[in-house]
Amino acid sequence: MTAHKKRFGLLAITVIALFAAGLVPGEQRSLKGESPGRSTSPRTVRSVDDRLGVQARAERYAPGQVMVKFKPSLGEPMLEATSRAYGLEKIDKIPVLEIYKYRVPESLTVEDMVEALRQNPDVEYAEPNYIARVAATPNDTYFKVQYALSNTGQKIGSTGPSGTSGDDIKATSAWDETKGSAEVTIAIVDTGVDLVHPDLKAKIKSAGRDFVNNDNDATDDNGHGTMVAGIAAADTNNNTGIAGVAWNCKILPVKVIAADGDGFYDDIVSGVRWAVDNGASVINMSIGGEEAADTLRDAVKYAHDKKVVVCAAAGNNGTAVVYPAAYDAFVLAVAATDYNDARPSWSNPGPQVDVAAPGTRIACPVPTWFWAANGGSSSDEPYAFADGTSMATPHAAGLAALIKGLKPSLNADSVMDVIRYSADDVNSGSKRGKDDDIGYGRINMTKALVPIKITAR
Ligand SMILES: [Ca+2]
Ligand SMILES: [Ca+2]
Ligand SMILES: [Ca+2]
Ligand SMILES: [Ca+2]
Repeated sequence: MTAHKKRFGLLAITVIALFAAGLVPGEQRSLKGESPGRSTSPRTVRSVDDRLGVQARAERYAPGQVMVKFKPSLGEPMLEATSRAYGLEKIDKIPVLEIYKYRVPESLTVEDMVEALRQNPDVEYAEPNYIARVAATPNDTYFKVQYALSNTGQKIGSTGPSGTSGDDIKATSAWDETKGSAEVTIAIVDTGVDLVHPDLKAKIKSAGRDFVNNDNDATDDNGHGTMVAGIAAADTNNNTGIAGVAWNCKILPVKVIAADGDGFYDDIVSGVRWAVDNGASVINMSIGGEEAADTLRDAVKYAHDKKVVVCAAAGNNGTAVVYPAAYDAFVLAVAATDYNDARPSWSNPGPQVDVAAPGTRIACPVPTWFWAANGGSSSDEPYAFADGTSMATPHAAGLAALIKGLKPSLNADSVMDVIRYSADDVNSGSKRGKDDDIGYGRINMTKALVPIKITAR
């Protein structure tokens, strides 16, 4: 550490292989911060499920059909006479429940027919034949282990634990509202991003800026930034890797942390300024330092005042919230929860914590060179499970990006408020209301996006 520059620590995280080549389940690999652990054997390859693709939004009900139930007092002959009088042609009848399905004459709309039938005192009810759909489920290979997005109580990896069904951020139903806009860019102010990763390359807006090496190629030489970028906005529904929170949003890589996991505050300040002036709507900062600094405060204030939402990690050493997350007025501070909606003890508590998001055993991409350089082999798939508030934060940043896509005019305070007030107070049993552990609670994408979608219409 120099006398003039404050150093920024990359938040310590734990990384283990998600799946790699080979068929033998192996031991977990671990990586604490910049110190990679070694693996003893490859992990299991999982095949892609034959799962439902995503369906486009379409009709709300079957065209030309109504469902009708008549009052039981109406006898069969009267019932047939009545339906004929409306020009209805019987298609089907649900036995026992005595519900009829009719074809509506082409001269009338379904709405008009339903309205007319409801006026008839012999009709108990009449309604369109509504269409139910599965929530948007992406076809990404490892979506099934992404409990953070959709927790069904599934096993999280071949040797993993199982969580609690529903303890997730409600991503699939939120994606029915929006999958994001390509006009919205999330800057990843971190160690860089693997620009050639198969699950990221299509999402990267440009090669970004590298403030560590002073060039225009923010390639990741550490791994951390690639993981964070993928959680926020991996290429989604591409039959590959994982799903990102913000399907259609773009990633802007900004390298401010060196390969060894350290960065100087001046580079971080420069990186935030550059991101704001190069099209970022949201900035993810899964980085933190214990020192308060006016320079850093100025940088996040600059973003905030330009309507750019800054999401930052609370930190992982179980002590006070780190900076910039601790800049309460300008930053959304994100703590971690796990697959049971519980806060891990390492997630830093403090009054500045705004919300929490899943940060334990999070599936994410790692650079294509990563496993070969960290005790694996070049044939290992470039994905890993990782732990940390670094992993929690991009879930919130992805949500912020989806909100900005629906309502670009919202300022940073409004976006942060939407995320705060729609969160689920998952520890209300012991800590009712906002608390230091998880702030307002674990983020809920659907509760955040549905009202925005309605008011944006
Ligand atoms: Ca570079
Ligand atoms: Ca993918
Ligand atoms: Ca705060
Ligand atoms: Ca609470």
